[in-house]
Amino acid sequence: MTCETSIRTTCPRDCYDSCGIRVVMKGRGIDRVTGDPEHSGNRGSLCGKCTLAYNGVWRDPSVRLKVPLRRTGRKGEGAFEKISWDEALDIVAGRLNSLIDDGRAVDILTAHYTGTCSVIANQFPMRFFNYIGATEVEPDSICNLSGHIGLGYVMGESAKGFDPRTAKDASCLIVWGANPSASGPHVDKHWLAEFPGTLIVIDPIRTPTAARADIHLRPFPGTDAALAFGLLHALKQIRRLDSAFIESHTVGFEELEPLINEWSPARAAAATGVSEPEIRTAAEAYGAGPSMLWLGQALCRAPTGGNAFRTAALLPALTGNIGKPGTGLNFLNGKGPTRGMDMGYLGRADLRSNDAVSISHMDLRAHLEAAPHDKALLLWNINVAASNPDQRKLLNALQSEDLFTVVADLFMTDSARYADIVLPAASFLEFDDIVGSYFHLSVGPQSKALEPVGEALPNQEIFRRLAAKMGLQEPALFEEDRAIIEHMLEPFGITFEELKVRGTVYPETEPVVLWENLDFPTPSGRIELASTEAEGDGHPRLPEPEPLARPLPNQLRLLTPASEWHMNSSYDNEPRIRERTDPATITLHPDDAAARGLMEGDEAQVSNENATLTLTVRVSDMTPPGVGWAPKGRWPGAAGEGLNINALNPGLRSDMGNSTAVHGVEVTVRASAC
Ligand SMILES: Nc1nc2c(c(=O)[nH]1)N[C@H]1C(S)=C(S)[C@@H](COP(=O)(O)OP(=O)(O)OC[C@H]3O[C@@H](n4cnc5c(=O)[nH]c(N)nc54)[C@H](O)[C@@H]3O)O[C@H]1N2
Ligand SMILES: Nc1nc2c(c(=O)[nH]1)N[C@H]1C(S)=C(S)[C@@H](COP(=O)(O)OP(=O)(O)OC[C@H]3O[C@@H](n4cnc5c(=O)[nH]c(N)nc54)[C@H](O)[C@@H]3O)O[C@H]1N2
Ligand code: SF4
Ligand SMILES: [Mo]
Repeated sequence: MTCETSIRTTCPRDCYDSCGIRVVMKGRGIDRVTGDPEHSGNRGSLCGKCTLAYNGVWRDPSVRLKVPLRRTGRKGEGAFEKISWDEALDIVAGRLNSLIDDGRAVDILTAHYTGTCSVIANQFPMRFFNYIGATEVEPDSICNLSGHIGLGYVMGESAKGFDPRTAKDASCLIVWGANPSASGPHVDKHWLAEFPGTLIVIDPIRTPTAARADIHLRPFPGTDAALAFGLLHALKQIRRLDSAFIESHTVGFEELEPLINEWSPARAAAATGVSEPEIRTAAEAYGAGPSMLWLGQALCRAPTGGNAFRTAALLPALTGNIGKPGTGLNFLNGKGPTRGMDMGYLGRADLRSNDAVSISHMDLRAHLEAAPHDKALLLWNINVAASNPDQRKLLNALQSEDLFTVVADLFMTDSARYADIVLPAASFLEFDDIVGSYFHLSVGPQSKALEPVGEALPNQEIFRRLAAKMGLQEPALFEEDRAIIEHMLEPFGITFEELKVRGTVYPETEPVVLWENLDFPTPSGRIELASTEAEGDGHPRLPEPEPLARPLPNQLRLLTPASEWHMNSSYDNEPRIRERTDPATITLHPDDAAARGLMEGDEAQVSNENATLTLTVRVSDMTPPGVGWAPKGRWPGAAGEGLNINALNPGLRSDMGNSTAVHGVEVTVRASAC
C-alpha cells in the first residue's frame, strides 16, 4: 500500500484569494490538488476552475509544452520542431546580442504580466531585461494603471488598503466595481458572506455578489463619478461629512464643495440611472460608519476610470472613514507597502545602464508595426494574442517575418503559435517560490511537489541560462532562488522550511489599521481632494462628476469582466472548463433582446468597426438596458473567427496612464442571418 503524504503550497494565480493548497502525494506522484483546510481564506476548498485545471491540463504532459520548439511553418500556423535548450538559447542569445551590439537594446521588448504571481517567477526575469536595457511593455497598462494613478493623486499611495480582518469592526462595506463571486470566490463565499454590517455593491450587472447585497446600486457604466458626487451631497445633507477630519487631514475642500453642492441626488440619479431614494439610503448606511470601501479593478477600466477612482476615494476622505478599525479603502494591498517585502530587490531596476523605456500595451500593436521591423519581442507570463486589444491587427503584426518573437509558457497558446522560439515553462507545482496575497495581508509558500514536466524550467532559470549564453557577467543575473527566498522572507523572521510547514502566515497576527498615523505620502502630506500634481500632469485639478456619454441609440456598451471559469485566458484549454463555458455568449437585457428580435439561444452578430463576432444570446435582466455582458477569457484560436472579445476593442485608453479602457467598447448586436 502506498501511503498518502501532503505538501502545503499556495495558489499563485492573479486572484484576490491566494488560496492555501494541499497537494496530496501518493508515492512520488501527485494524487490530487485540493484546498488547505487550515487556510483561513479558502478553508479547504479550491475554486472550480483551479480544481479542474490543477487536476487536469496543468499536470497533463500530453498538453503541456515539454521541450523548446523552433518554428517551421508560417507564423500563427503552429508548425514547430523540437530543439534542445542549448540550440534554443543559442538562437535567442544570438538575436539579442546582435541588437545590443548595434546599440539597439531598446528594440528588445519584454511583455509580461501575472501568468504566475509568485514573486521570483513574476519579477526576477526583469533583472535580465533591466540589465540589457530592454523596453518594457508597461504591465499594469493592460489592467489597472489608471486606478493606481488616480488613487495616487488623492492618497499618495495606491497599493495600501484596508486589512480585510478589520471588517469585524465595520458597519458598512461598499464593493464598487468588483465582482468577487468570480474574481475572488472565497473572499466572496466567506469574507463577504460573513460581513457583519450593511453590504452595498455598485455594479451595473447583477452579479452573484450584487444579488446578495443589502443595497445594489446599478449605475450605467462610466457614470460612477456622478454617483459618488450624489452620495457626497446626500452625506452632506445628513451631516455625515466629518469637518474635523477634513480640516486636519485633507486639502482642497473649499474648491470641491461647490461641485458637491451642485450634484444633488436627483441630478446624480438622472445621470446614473440609480434612483434618488437608493442614493440616499446608501449614503445613510455608509455615513453611519465605521465604513469600508473596496475599489474593484473594473472601475478604472473605463475611459474615465482614473477620475472614477479619484472621485470614489472622496467618500472615506470626507467622512473620516480612514485610519480607524473598520474603515479605509482597498484597491490592492502591495507586498512592499503593507508587508515590508523588498520587491525592488527582485527586478533590480538599478541594474539599468540606460534610461528606463516603456510603452503601453495600448501601443504595442502600433509599436510592432513601426520601423525598425526587426525588433525582438519576448513574451512570458502573458498571452497577448488573447488578452490585448486591437486583436486582429495585433495578430497581423505578430505575423511579420521580420519580428523575432520568443514565448515562454506552459501551453501552446495563441501567442505561442506566433513565436519563432517557444520555451516550456514550469508550473507552480514544480518549483519553490513565495506568494503574497494582494488582498489579505498574508504570505505563503509555493512548494515544489514534483519535477517539471519534460524539460520545462521556471521563468527565473530560463533567464539565468539565457544570460549565461549571452556571455553576461553580472552576478545578480545568476542569483539562486534559495538566496532570493531568504532575502524576501527577512522581514518575517521565518525560514522557508518553517513557512512550508505553517502554510500561509500573517506577519502581523492582529488586524492592522492601515493609514493609522494619517500621514499620506502626497506633496502636501494630506489627502488631496484637489491636486496640483494631477494638474501638472495635465488632468483636472479636481475630480469631475460629469458622466461618460451614453452609447448612441442602437449601440450597447460591452462589459467583458472576469469569468467564473477562466483566469484571464488561462484555463480555456481545459476540456472540462470548455464544456461548462461553450458556447461563447453575450447576455442582453430582455428589452434590448426584444428590440433586436433576439431570443435566448439565438446566434447574434456582435460588431463594431473593428470586427464581427458570432455569439450566442442569453436574455436576462442581470444586465441593464444598454449593456451587453460577455466575460473575458476565451482563446481566440478556439472560435470560428479566430478572434475573441478583444477583437472588438480598438485599444481604448482611459484618462490616465495610457491604460486600458476596455469597458468603454461599444457594439451593435443583430440577429445572424439564417
Ligand atoms: N476584454 C477584456 N480583456 C482583458 C481584460 C478584461 O477585463 N476584458 N482584463 C485585462 C486584465 S485585468 C489583465 S490582468 C490581462 C491579463 O492578460 P494575460 O496577462 O495575458 O493573462 P493570461 O491570459 O492568463 O495569460 C497568462 C499566461 O501565462 C501563462 N503562465 C502561467 N504560469 C506561468 C509561468 O510560471 N511561466 C510562464 N512563462 N507562463 C506562465 C499562462 O499559461 C497564460 O498563457 O487581460 C486584460 N484583458
Ligand atoms: N475567475 C477569475 N478571477 C480573476 C480573473 C479572471 O479572469 N477570472 N482576473 C484577475 C484579474 S487580472 C483582475 S484585474 C481581477 C479583476 O476582478 P474585479 O476587480 O472583480 O474586476 P472585474 O472582474 O473586471 O469587474 C468587476 C465588476 O465591475 C463591473 N463594472 C464594469 N464596468 C463598471 C463601471 O463602469 N462601473 C462599475 N461600478 N462597475 C463596473 C463589472 O460588471 C463586473 O461585475 O480579477 C482577478 N481574478
Ligand atoms: S484562482 Fe483564486 S480561488 Fe482559485 S484556487 Fe487560485 S487563489 Fe483560489
Ligand atoms: Mo488584471
